Amino acid sequence: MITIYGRATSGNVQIAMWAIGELGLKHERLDVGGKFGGTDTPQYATMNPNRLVPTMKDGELVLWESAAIVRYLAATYGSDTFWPKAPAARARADQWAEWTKTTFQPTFISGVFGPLVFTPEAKRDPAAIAAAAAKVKPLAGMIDAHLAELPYVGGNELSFGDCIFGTVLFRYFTLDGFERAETPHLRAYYDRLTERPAYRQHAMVEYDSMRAR
Ligand SMILES: N[C@@H](CCC(=O)N[C@@H](CS)C(=O)NCC(=O)O)C(=O)O
Repeated sequence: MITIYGRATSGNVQIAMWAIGELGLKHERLDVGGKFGGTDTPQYATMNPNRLVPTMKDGELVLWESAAIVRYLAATYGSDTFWPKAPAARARADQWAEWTKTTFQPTFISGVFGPLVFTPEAKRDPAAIAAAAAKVKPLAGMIDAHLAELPYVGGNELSFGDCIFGTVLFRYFTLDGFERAETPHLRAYYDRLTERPAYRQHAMVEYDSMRAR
């Protein structure tokens, strides 16, 4: 039995949960973080010294960092397509996973999503949001060009790399208040993801409850 500590509304928890859903793993998810609290206890800090979510427990193993959790789950429980055996094939998916975590996710979440969702309208800085959205545009264009050639980030099959990248797209495509690039291939990819039951359940999680009023 795998335990995930983390609220369903956390984008990083969603990354781990979508992978768990795709792999059909027996699990429990405990509401921790955000309005639920629970990350400031000494016990939680022994599992995750960052005091962030998600944290995963599988038997004796305790792990934090959503992408590391997905890689562990994929390597341990995934098929040869979800966790490609060949290093070159795996690295192709991993390249986009790393890019998500170092580039796309911080640029979009910190620069656009956070300011639009976590900041009350009266306190927003529209120029800063527009500048951040302008930085997201070429990134969206980059992955759009890649997805023009291949249906999934690593190739012809869904892999761990899609769980790390694709989760953020629900927020990217449903958030109002910023200008998106024209990305027909990225949009088609997102539409394909929304047909997957595990994506619908774990990645398409409302964020209205987190809005600053
Ligand atoms: N790089 C970490 C980031 C974890 C993180 O920033 N988690 C946020 C939620 S998305 C968090 O714990 N926020 C405080 C809270 O929910 O209490 C990961 O990918 O797991």
